Amino acid sequence: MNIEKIEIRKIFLPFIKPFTTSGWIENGNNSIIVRIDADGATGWGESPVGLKPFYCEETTGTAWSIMREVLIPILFNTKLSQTKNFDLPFSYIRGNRIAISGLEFAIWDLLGKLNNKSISQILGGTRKKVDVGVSIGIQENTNRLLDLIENYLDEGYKRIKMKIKPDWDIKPVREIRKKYGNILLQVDANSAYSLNDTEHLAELDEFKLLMIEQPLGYDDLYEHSQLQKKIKTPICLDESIVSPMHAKSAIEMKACKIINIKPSRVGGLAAAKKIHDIAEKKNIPVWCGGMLETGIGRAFNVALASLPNFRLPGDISASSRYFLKDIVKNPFELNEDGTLNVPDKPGNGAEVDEGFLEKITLEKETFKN
Ligand code: OSB
Ligand code: MG
Repeated sequence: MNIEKIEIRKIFLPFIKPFTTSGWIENGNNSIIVRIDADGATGWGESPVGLKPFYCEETTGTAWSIMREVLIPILFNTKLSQTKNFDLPFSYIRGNRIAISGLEFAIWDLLGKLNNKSISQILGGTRKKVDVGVSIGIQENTNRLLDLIENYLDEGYKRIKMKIKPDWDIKPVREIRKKYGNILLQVDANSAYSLNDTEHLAELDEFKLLMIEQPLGYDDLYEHSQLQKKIKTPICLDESIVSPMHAKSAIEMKACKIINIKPSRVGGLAAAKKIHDIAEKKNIPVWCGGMLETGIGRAFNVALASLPNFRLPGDISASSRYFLKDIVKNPFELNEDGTLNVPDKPGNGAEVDEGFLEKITLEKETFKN
């Protein structure tokens, strides 16, 4: 594959409502959109970073500089196969995985288009539709939360995930169970707790949650293994699984019973597939997390979720859950049965609305090979 041109853009696409976690607020998508032109085809990718290092170390600024100073020059100096999917020549780069993933996604999109295969097909996906849930940020009060849940259940979402923190956990969960009974329900703490909260977290056991996501440190495995011995709710790790090696270690030390895979968090689809395979062998279910992506990044998540060990509904909601208008002309829509269709067109299947993309672009830079 001969890369002719790479274009990167910082965008801002506002959310319908700000998204609040235990530690920070996101007002919109601040990702970097990547376009790679090669062999007469165009590939698109998205690095779904935030403006500040609140979810992980990376930001829009770090991803921007690592792309232009390090990753793009490496790509220009590498002979890429036109037919095989592969690990990109970034294995000796430490960290910066979300930045790497944006370029990796664009290469997968190109590979799909050049070989007339969807991303799901290249990955070995086995589903045409994937089950989806919705992730709900922290709300001002319980009534507001209950109303939101009612709306999402009416729309057809299959499971509810609510963000929690120490003063927003047991009580709202109890109210949800009281009002909505046995729905599929899980919580995500984004590292808001410590081992000192073990007894408090054990109070969640009675609610039969599907899981609690990342209760402890964003870079911790060991303390999660200690906590899991004391609580019944299955622990799911998100932030602290950044590579296949971390997945292996976490499973070995019983730090989690479930893994949330976000391809961007782990450096792209190749690493995500490896984690899927490792977990499958150990009978650890995985599900696809989200980073509030546009229709470009979302398409890769949905394709990944078509693999067989994605056994739980993903945080891959329809575009309308996030944006008034997406940057693709074919935004993801929720089917009545609470699923999204896995794209089956060559590449990622996203039809980028280039005029609208231009309007929401804050900065752009083009590199010629
Ligand atoms: O922890 O899963 C998370 C959004 C941004 C950063 C981290 C997380 C999230 C979400 C939303 O929970 C998932 C989505 O709907 O894209
Ligand atoms: Mg999470």
